[in-house]
Amino acid sequence: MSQSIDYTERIPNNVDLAGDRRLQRALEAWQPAFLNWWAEMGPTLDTSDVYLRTATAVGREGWAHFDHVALPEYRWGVFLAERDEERKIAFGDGKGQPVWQQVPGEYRAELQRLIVIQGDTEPASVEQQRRLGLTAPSLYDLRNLFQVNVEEGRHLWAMVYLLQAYFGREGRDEADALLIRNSGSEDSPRILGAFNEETPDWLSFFMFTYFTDRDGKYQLGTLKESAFDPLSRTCEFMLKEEAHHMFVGTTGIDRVVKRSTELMREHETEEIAPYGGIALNVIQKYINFHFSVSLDLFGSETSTNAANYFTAGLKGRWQETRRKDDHLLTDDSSEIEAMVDGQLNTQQVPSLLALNHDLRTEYVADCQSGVKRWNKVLEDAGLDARLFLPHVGFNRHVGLFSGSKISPSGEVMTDEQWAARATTWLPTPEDKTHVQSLMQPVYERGKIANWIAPPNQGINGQPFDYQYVHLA
Ligand code: BYC
Repeated sequence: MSQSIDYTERIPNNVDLAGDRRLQRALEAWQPAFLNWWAEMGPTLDTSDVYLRTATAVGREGWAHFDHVALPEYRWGVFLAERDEERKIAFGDGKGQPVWQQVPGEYRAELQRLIVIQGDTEPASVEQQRRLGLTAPSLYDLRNLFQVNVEEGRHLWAMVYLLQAYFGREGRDEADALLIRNSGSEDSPRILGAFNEETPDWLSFFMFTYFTDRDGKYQLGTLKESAFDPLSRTCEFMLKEEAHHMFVGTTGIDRVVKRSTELMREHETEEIAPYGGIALNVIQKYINFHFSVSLDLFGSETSTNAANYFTAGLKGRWQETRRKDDHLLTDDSSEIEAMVDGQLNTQQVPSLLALNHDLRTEYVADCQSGVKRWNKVLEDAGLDARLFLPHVGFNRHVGLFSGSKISPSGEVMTDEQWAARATTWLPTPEDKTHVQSLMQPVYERGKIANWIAPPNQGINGQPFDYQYVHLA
């Protein structure tokens, strides 16, 4: 039986909030601050309502309900996956012991830090995407943007619930601070680099949902393994919502590539900018940028923080329980690629230190699946050009490659060589201006902008020309 969600409460939840008056009051005190933040930092386009899905139960069946909803009235709430009474710690020093229902004193600071970092990314992405509604290529895309936004808002609720329920006064202060930091702010920026970058156009949005949301999937996957059971259950449910965000990215890029191939064939040239398309080399530059910025989100390839989190049972590996080893890793070593004496080389390091690298490797393999899809679109169009992921050392600012200049194909460069080629690898101001110039809103039912192909199907069985959004 799946646990249903109580929507008669001011804060919808499946954690019996009414049974904990103190916590309920704390969250009800935070709610107006959240709604203020949404009004000020959330979507700028005025809409009457949007065809959104809302969670109704956390179980396998029937958790989503679709309806037209006014955005500020979306029912943000606290939803945890069901508790498994038998669940045991799967890794680290506490392996085999029952999972924790409370925060152990000795890990309080680390757990709080992980939850704050995770929580910080969620509202950041809403802030980054707040103006995109003004230039949506179709009502279908506009609806998907808002679906992503409201769910990122709910993911903030998920982390704020943990902070307020389990971390006392400090947790409440951190919950407040999550609404005070802002993406790109000079004085109080968001914590991780990628969340202070701009998402100024829809190509960036699709890249962000493909590459950066996918980091979210992998980080949440490791927190789902946590010995701190409420964190694990929260992340498990967040991952279900997250899948749609990556779908938006994958199919968004599919459709841009498809439209570009159509324009290339129609006009028999790769230079499709004059015809209102996005050239493949510009798409490649956007991939290069978003992939490299997202790799930085994994932290350094060798990390004592990551080793400590693992040994303590706070953060596991991707699909920890399916791994065929001792889940302690104290005697294991791993091979990583690093700069050694100015050359790219492999190094053996203790596996415990290489956990960020391990997660990043899983992530890169997953990213590759999209590239394969996009290349299939090119192949089907009879074109020879191919897209690719750049080398993991390309354009890095965090970790063992930061400070080195490495080309997308993995050659070590001098600063001068890099400077001479950088404009062919990363989006230039001209590329961005051109992409920006294509971003003219199309709000007419069933119509779509010229630079992107329509989707193969609509949302929840509705056709593409459904009235997904009513503008104000
Ligand atoms: N930017 O040992 P190191 C998502 C700092 S996305 C700035 O290498 P560690 C979403 C680090 O804090 C997923 N600073 O790293 C997506 C440390 O500082 P201190 C978000 C950085 O700790 C789309 C120092 O460098 N969730 O959900 O092993 C839309 C050395 O650190 C960065 C998480 O990330 C950076 N990129 O790993 C919406 C999960 N990287 O302590 C949502 C929670 C490192 O020396 N976070 N530093 O002052 C973590 O697991 C880890 O904190 C990190 C870093 C993976 C981020």
